[in-house]
Amino acid sequence: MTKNKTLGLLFACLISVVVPAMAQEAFPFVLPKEKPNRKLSAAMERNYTKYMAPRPEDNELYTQFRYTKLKGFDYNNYDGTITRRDPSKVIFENGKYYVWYTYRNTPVKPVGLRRAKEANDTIPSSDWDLSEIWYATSTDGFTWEEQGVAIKRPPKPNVGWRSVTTCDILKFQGKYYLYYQGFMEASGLRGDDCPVAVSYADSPDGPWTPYNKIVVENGAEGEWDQYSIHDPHPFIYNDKIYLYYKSDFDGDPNLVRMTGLAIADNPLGPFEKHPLNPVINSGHETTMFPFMEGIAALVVKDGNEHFTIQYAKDGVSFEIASIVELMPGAAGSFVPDAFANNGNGRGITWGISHLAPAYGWDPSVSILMRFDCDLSLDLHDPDMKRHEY
Ligand code: AAL
Repeated sequence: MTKNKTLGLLFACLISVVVPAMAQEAFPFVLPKEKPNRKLSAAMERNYTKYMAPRPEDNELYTQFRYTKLKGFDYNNYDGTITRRDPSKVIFENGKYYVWYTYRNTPVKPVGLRRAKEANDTIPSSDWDLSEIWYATSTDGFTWEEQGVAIKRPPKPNVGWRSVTTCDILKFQGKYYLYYQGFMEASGLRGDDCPVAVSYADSPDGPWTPYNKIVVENGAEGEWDQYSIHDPHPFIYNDKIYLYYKSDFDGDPNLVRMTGLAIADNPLGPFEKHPLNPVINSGHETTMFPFMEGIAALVVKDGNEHFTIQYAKDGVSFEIASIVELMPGAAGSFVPDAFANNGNGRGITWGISHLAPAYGWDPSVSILMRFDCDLSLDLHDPDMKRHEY
């Protein structure tokens, strides 16, 4: 080897050791868990300040969703005459899981929202028109036994005479309360307008007594929730009933779905709307759960912050905690501590969601599906340092 070649080789060795060492000093090759003590780019700054952990896989509010077809439900060859959608939270009572959902079984498929004027007493306008609330039970969450109707449509002019849909369950002081959308006209005649009604029972198997009054009223004229209160989603939190709901600034053509909050001491109301409503600026159906001392929310489908999971330490001030994909639609999670009111929410690992529509809007048919996820604190390292809001 010539002298020059030897020098060249030595130089190359030096470069391959020194340059990476210098780079490492500038920014380590391994992403540090703690925010580095130096000026950061905007992107790196928010990586440490905005999300729950510097990398998604360390963030308890990050997950990938898995889906499984459910056994036990018949859809009449998916011809649009039978639909199941908008499931409630799943609860575990009497040794089995319970879920409630919108069930439509009509002689013909829906004509569609744009042809709502053609709807009548037997022809539905939308997938959720002329519906009842049915329920099913399961011992494993995959195979379900349909138990039949829980809430029938009441006679006109009671709230929900046209359709009762999109329910959710509350257990409070040993009694059960089902909240649901109560339609007084076919969806599509103006918009998708309805308030929230409630029925109560001593057992999850019913019988359910309708309160026959609106329990969460639409907003006053000009307010963001003037036309509809959708997707009622109750929890016991801060010693009160926290009922989240969706509405939509439905001034034509300005339909922007967001989430509001109404709070009550008693399940039958009065519910007082939070002065900061809406508390989430995006999303569609409501899917939330107590998490640590706060409330976490799956923000699906609509708005600037869709496809995120958000967290509010106080149940009100929501911030993005993670960005996710393939989120479950209208999910009703199995939330073991939904009513525990203990300031120590543990999160969720599964639930029932819907695929709506499952095969396009004509014929309109929605199906229930199981989703699984890793949004439980109990699946993660208990010593992990968490971002503090
Ligand atoms: C759903 C829900 C409500 C709407 C309709 C049926 O996704 O947001 O329930 O009214 O669509």
